[in-house]
Amino acid sequence: MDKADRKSSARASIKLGELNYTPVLIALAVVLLTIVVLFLWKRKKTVRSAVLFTGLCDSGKTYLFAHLCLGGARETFTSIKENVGCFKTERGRVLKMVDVPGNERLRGKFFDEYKNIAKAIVYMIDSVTVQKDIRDVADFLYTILVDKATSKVPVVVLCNKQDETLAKTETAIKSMLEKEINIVRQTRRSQLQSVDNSSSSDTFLGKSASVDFEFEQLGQRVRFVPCSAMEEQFAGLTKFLDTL
Ligand SMILES: Nc1nc2c(ncn2[C@@H]2O[C@H](COP(=O)(O)OP(=O)(O)O)[C@@H](O)[C@H]2O)c(=O)[nH]1
Ligand SMILES: [Mg+2]
Repeated sequence: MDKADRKSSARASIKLGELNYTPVLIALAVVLLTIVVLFLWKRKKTVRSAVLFTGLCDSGKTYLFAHLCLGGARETFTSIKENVGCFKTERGRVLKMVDVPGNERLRGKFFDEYKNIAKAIVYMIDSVTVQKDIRDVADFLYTILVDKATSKVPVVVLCNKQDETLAKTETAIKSMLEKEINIVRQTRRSQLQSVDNSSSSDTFLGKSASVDFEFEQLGQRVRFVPCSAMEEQFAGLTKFLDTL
């Protein structure tokens, strides 16, 4: 009896050893591959790869875009559609550049379309007309800075047209904007409170309503860089692009 038991257990172990594991291994490989593909697909969808050129109309976005991406100044055209191109940094990295139309009706729509793939934002300002247009300039910048989708994205406020004698310096523009943003956030808060009594902390920029707004209060890095696209003075911008 003892002998027979040993014999049957030996047969069982041989059978286990002879089992064909191939289908199990194939199934495991398929599952693993699916997980990897799903992971890569999801990552690709949210990958931040573009530098957005935004700002009001006539600040020089398309002019600079043409210079950086098409290799020279071209006659600029009224942009009703975005322009997409590539720029090679000094270190040899190729960045996708998107010139977002600044037309009042379209800029919000285009910004929403591209904000999730933004790696950096270049907010272009016409340094000559900035004082006259300060409300609009501050309002659109506020919209961008308050947006959660781009809250970790670095912003360059590019103070263009520095070749003009009446151009304001980047330091003057920065303090002008800080003052105006105080007013913009006040206006937005009261607008929000009039339609809805809930907290408006989602759309509040800066420390608190009782403290004057300063760009340094933001977690997001905002740099003010002088530029003259026309005279090809944009080393500050290309240096920044090289860090991306
Ligand atoms: N003086 C001066 N004019 C510029 C400069 N950059 C662009 N412009 C002019 O500003 C105008 C508007 O430029 P554009 O690129 O169409 O502005 P966009 O609406 O922001 O795309 C054009 O007439 C350009 O020639 C600059 O650095 N200096
Ligand atoms: Mg344009």
